[in-house]
Amino acid sequence: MFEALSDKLSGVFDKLRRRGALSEADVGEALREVRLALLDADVALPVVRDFILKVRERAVGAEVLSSVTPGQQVVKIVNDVLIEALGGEGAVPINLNAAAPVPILMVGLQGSGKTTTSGKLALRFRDRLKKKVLLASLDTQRPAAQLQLQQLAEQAQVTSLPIVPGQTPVQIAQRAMDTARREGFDIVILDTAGRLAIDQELMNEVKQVRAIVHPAETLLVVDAMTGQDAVNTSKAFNEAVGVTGIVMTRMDGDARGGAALSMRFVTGAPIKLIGVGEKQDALEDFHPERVAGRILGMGDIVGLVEKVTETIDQAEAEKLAKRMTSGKFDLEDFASQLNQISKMGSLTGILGMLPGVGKIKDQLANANIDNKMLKRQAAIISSMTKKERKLPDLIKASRKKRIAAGSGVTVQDVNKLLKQFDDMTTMMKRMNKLGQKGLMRQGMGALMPQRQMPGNRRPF
Ligand SMILES: Nc1nc2c(ncn2[C@@H]2O[C@H](COP(=O)(O)OP(=O)(O)O)[C@@H](O)[C@H]2O)c(=O)[nH]1
Ligand SMILES: [Mg+2]
Repeated sequence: MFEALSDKLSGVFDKLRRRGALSEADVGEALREVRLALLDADVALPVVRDFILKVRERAVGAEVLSSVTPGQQVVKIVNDVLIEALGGEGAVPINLNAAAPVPILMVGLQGSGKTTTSGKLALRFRDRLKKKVLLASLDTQRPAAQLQLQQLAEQAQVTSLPIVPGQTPVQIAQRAMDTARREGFDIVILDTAGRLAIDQELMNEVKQVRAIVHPAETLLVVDAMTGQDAVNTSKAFNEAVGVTGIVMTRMDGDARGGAALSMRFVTGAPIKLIGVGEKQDALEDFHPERVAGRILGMGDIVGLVEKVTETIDQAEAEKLAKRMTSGKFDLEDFASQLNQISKMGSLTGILGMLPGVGKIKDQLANANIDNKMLKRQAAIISSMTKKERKLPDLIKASRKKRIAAGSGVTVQDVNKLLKQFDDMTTMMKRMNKLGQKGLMRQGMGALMPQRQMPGNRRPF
């Protein structure tokens, strides 16, 4: 599903290659796909609508940086808005800013992962913050529920409230707080019962508990698989008990996590943690940028665009592209191109950030392009005379030997470089014939080594 989406998006974005400001039409077409992508990622409909509006506002009229395609620019805007919508401030810690014992209330539907997450949280507080934690199960619905939490507490090496059969959730909550106060606990985690769907009885129960314990945090636990229900669920819980933070579980599965956006949109509460497995250490801080990438099913385009703008000398890049299209590209230009590429760091790293690169990953691995090779190639070219760089055909056996010796490589390496340059100029000629689809519009793609890349479909 991931692959399909990023391919779809790169399909649309490939079409958007004109320079200058983004037009309404460019953006409109891209946004249709983004809309489908969000729905595909289980983002709820009203949230999608609001989101698309925000992107449109920001994208129409935006300038396209000369080293990225308009498509990439749109993706960056989409990504930026998405990260903001997910709570751009980054990981928000659990609020423990209250008098001890600090009560934390876990709410959510049945099976969402409340009990598991309670155990994970207890372990985290004990381990990282050296807190004395009390776990209490208010789940009187299922006979085994309190035992489940007791076992998790043992695993996490924290105390669990002794089970007293017949007590109501409110009575258990009261007892938990009393015990914690008396025995000097820092934190009390109250795990509540869920239901298969929202019902009034459940909400009343949670409300009563909340009124007694005044939680510092009311964490809504949701399964990342939740689709359109996310809006109703979070609305109901938020209205009843006031959600202060969201925990997304099962992010280890292949759900894309669009529910995060819906929940955040409805409650305004930050997503604080994500569950990434059944084990007790499988709890991570929430990073909006990672989840944004996951929702869009894109590689780290933002990272790429930022890196490109940071390191690429745009004027130089344009000059190179021009020389390519005019067929005047020589080894001097090639060296300059290598320099630009090596400035961006590991080439495979850069390519790994690109969307739709999954398909060609193996070929990339085989291509074996790395910084060392770039440096070696630059060294070879710098051992050539000016004349040789302009007219590579001059370079025959004796010159090759001299160049190899000068740059500390073998004659074979020199041959390889010349062959690569040759392939590249051939490719350029072919691409120039394609006219409109020529190199200028390829932007950064024009800077990439043409060797061993599949077809003429540039990843940029
Ligand atoms: N893969 C995975 N499973 C989880 C995660 N969180 C919870 N689970 C599993 O989901 C099931 C229900 O969890 P539980 O905590 O009992 O849900 P509750 O009804 O809300 O208390 C259990 O089998 C858990 O092991 C997670 O982040 N990843
Ligand atoms: Mg439970």
